[in-house]
Amino acid sequence: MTPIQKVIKEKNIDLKPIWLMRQAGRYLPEFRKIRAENTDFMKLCFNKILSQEITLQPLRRFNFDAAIIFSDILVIPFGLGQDVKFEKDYGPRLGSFNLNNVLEVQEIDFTNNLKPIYDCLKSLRKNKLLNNKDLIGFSGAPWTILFYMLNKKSPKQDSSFKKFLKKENDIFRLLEILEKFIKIHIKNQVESGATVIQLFDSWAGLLSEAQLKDLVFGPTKRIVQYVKSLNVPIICFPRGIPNYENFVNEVIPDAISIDDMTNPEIAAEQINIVVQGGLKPELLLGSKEDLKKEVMKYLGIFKEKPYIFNLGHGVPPNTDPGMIDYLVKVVKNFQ
Ligand code: 1CP
Repeated sequence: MTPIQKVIKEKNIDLKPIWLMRQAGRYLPEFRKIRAENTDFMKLCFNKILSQEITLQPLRRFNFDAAIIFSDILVIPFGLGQDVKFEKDYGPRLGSFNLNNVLEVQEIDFTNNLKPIYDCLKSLRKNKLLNNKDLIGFSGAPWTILFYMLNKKSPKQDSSFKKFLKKENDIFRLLEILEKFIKIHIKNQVESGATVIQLFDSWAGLLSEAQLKDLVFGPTKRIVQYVKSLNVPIICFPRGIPNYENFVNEVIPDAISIDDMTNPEIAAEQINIVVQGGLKPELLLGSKEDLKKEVMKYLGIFKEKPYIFNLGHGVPPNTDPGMIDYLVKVVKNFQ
């Protein structure tokens, strides 16, 4: 069994496996080189040879315990027929949205649209670099995907969503459709070799407690139950919510990824499932001393708990790869 499986399934407290959100990405010069030659980001996500290569790049440099497939959460709207583009210095820009068109999408067409991702996972699974390591598949959670589909851009550009929440019936129909296709996307990834699933709800923090219950807890809980039935662990990351304990008690995932606003001491005390992450990503931009101090703090707090080391969000693009090397070594030396 891999270290992450031992932590999740056997509640092993001696191993502190490590992987990082956005471990494949812009902080690596070898990624930037491929990216410079491939200006269409979505095309790159659907290039099974290059996405395999990008997935493996961090594993060639660092002793991570898992690879996460190089893809994006916005492949779901794309698979449902909505145009998705990434623009430099702007972020994602989605095309027009039509609920009736989305309601007509068939499973087979969606799966065909995303086939290069599944092909990529199939060949990654056979790669020697992944011996005794997990291959993490992922999806956006229904709320975060719904947000991008209706807002058509990042909340960093415009986070006022009251306008589209007014159409309540449409919102719930779309959430239902997304739940269905997210399950299909996860099932396809598991059948292609993903051994762990992470569900990113990056914009859960925009919602009030009452909205969280309706828009996040219900659909996410059903996805979690479905993934459990596939016998693959699921890690949830509802970024920015004020109370992780409520989320865990309602949704009951196998593991919960905490953000850097969450107090790790309180999390260790109150959350009774496997915890992942938490470290402030900006520490990677400072000194080795400060980084080590904080890493040791997290490892100390979670010493007697099953814990997967990760950040509270993605690796910043301007990180020096030498700092990642140092971080991995500090975590590995602790074991
Ligand atoms: O060169 C570039 O401009 C590309 C940057 C980039 C990368 C490397 C984007 C654009 N996506 C990715 C890959 C990616 N995205 C991965 C795979 C590899 C890895 O983690 O190592 C994953 C898991 C994601 C997930 C993702 N995409 C999330 C959830 C996690 C999070 O960051 O909160 C979100 C919100 C997205 C949307 C997205 N994709 C890319 C950008 C710039 C954004 C964010 C847009 C925004 O700010 O709203």
